[in-house]
Amino acid sequence: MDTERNTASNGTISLKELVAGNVELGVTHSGVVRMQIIPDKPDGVIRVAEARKNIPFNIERVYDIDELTRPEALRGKHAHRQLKQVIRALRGSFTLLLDDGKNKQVVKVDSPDFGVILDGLIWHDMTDFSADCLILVYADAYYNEADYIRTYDEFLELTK
Ligand code: T46
Repeated sequence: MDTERNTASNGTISLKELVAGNVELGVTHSGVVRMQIIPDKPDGVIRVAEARKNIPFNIERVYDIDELTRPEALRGKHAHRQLKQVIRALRGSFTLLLDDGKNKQVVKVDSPDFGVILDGLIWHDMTDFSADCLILVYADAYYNEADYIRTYDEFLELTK
């Protein structure tokens, strides 16, 4: 059985607060990026994500996660060996647990203006999705199951 994981030591911080307060995430292999935001008043706003600019890598794959209507929904529960990703809530919010093997940080992803970097060896869980939550993820490689670390014990071994 996997080693039991403790809850985040740093409490939950919202993405909006994190950026407003200029606070660093307390974990490695992560970070926050800001989309290019073009207020196009009075009829909306355009948010732009460009490879190697807002998104710090070449984008090879984009996927979305939708219909997160079950209150007990739980996604993630893995890390990647190599894959670099940026995850955004285009609409609504969700709670993202980040764990680099030594430190944990819980982030409420609650703004479409920003994305959270998931760079390789970072364990992540996603929970507490608002009913309207729509997630978009940019990735630097095609889907490859061999890149997933799906057991927490193996993750801890690799991050020792
Ligand atoms: C991640 C988090 C943020 C594919 O066949 N192709 C794909 O591109 C993706 C993303 C998934 N799948 C298949 C693999 C599984 O059979 O879809 C099924 C569900 O994938 P998974 O359980 O990995 O879903 P999440 O939400 O736990 O994780 C996903 C990404 O897979 C993962 O890379 O970091 O979102």
